[in-house]
Amino acid sequence: MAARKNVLYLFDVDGTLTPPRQRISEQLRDFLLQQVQPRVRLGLVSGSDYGKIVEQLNGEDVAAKFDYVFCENGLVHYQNGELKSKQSILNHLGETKLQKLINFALNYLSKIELPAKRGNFIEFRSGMINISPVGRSCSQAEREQFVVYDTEHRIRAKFVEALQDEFKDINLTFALGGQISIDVFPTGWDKTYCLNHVAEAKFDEIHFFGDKTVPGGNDYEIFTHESTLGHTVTSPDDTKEQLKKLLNI
Ligand code: M1P
Repeated sequence: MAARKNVLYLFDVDGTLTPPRQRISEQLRDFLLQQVQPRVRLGLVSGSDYGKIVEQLNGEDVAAKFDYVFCENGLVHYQNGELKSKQSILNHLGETKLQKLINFALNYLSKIELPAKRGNFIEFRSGMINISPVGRSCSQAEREQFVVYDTEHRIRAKFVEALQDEFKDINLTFALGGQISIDVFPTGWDKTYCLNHVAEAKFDEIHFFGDKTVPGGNDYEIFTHESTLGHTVTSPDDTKEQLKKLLNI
C-alpha cells in the first residue's frame, strides 16, 4: 500500500459513525482502523463529552487509536489518547451569567408538560451546557417518544426561541445538536473550533463527514468551512460506502 497521505478524515459521531447515542458496529470500527487509517489520519468531532464518545466507541482503548478525538466540538481535545487541551465555559461566562442561564432554563422546564420527564435536565460540561427537557437519564424508549413529541410540538425549538430572547445580550449559541437536548456554548465554539487544533499539522486536505450539514444543523459550520471538504452522509452504512469510493477500497 502507498504511504499514508497528509490528509485528515474527520467524522461526526451520532448519525455518521453510530445510530444516535448508540455504539459503533464492530464492522465499521474495524473498517476505519484497519482500512482507512493506513491511508489517512482519523479524527472524531462531536458535541458530546468524552465519557459518551468513549461509550459509543466501546472503550477508551478504541478512542486512543484515533489520531484526534474532539469532544464538545473540540473544546476538549485528545490526540493519540492524550488530553491536550480543555476550554471552560465557566471561566468564559463567569458564575453570575452562568447561574442566570441555569435558573432561566430550570424555570422554563418547570412549566412544560411532556409525555415523560426524568432526571439530569442540565448537564454541566467543560466547554458547554447541555439542556434536555425530557432529562438525559431517560430510557431509549422515552428518548424515542420525546423525538416524536418534539417533532410535533416543537418543544426544543420554542425553548431555543425563549433562550435567544432572554440572552440576546450575551453571545451564546443554542444548538439542537442531538435528539433530546440543546447545546449551549459561546458563539464560535461550534465544531469549527476543533480546526484550531489541527492548523499546525498543515494537512493537505481535511475531509469532514456529517449528517446534520444543512443550516441549523450542528455540522453546518464545519461542513461549509473554507478549510474543509464536506461530505453529507445519511447513516453509518452510507459513511462506509462513501469512504470505499473515495479511497478506492
Ligand atoms: O449528536 C451530538 C449530540 O449528542 C447528544 O445529543 P442528544 O442526547 O440530545 O441526542 C448530546 O451529547 C449533545 O450534546 C450532542 O451535541
